[in-house]
Amino acid sequence: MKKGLTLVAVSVSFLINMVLWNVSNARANEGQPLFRGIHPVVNSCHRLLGGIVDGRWLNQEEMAKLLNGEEIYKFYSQTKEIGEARGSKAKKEVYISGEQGYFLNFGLLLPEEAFGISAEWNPLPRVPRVYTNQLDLASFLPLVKSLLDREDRNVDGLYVKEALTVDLEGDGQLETIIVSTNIRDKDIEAISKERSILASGFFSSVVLFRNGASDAFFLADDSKLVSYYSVPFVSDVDGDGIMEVYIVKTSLIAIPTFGFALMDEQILKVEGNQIKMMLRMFTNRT
Ligand SMILES: [Ca+2]
Ligand SMILES: [Ca+2]
Repeated sequence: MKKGLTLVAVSVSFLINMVLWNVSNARANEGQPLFRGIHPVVNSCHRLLGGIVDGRWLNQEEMAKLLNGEEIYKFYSQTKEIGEARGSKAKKEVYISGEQGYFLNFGLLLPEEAFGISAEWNPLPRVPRVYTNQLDLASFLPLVKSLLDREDRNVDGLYVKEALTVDLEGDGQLETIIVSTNIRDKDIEAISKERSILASGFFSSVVLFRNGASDAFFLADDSKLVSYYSVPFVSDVDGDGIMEVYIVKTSLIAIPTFGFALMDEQILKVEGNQIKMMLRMFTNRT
């Protein structure tokens, strides 16, 4: 997240909608957990996202009950390990929206965009290349535009906000993840101040470009609600060697002045170019 956004971003960064994508083909050992035990995952705000238990994804509520405060978490930026800390038991929070979440105390401050996982495997088996240079980011724009063209859609003022490349499944072909929107910092500020604004014409999306297949498709896109996406991390949260994509959706409407709101969790999976809604992240749970 860029510096200019910090003030606003702090007030909205809890309005998250977690989407974890598991981009994979069927696993050879499907149904057989690779790692036994409890493996919670937290974001940089010390909030529980859920986690893996005996190879299965549990949501935050299910996971909260299993934590005993003895778990050791390793923290990662998008590209490297940055520290280690013991996490407390999960403390339930009720947000201003009426929804619930779980907070863990680590006794340390974490940088934005970090994530933590209590796991013995390396969640970054392949290190993403994260693009920050404006020219590099702009070079991904034609890809998003061609995808919109294909669907006969036109978005004014589109730009690329985040982009990274990584080989998600380790087949030697790089995938590219592109976050694009036409929402500018000034829009975020204006909408945050005057929540009654019924803004229209805004668009935000996350595109996955499978370089090997030379095909691109939307992992997420939204032109109805005023919200924007970000991809704080891509990592292997279940230790199967295939990296999942974590997508945060931040709503700009109905931002509470105080307190937090946590939006519904959606768990989806990509298979080839098909996007499937799943109850849980991993196929052995459906
Ligand atoms: Ca690949
Ligand atoms: Ca994985």
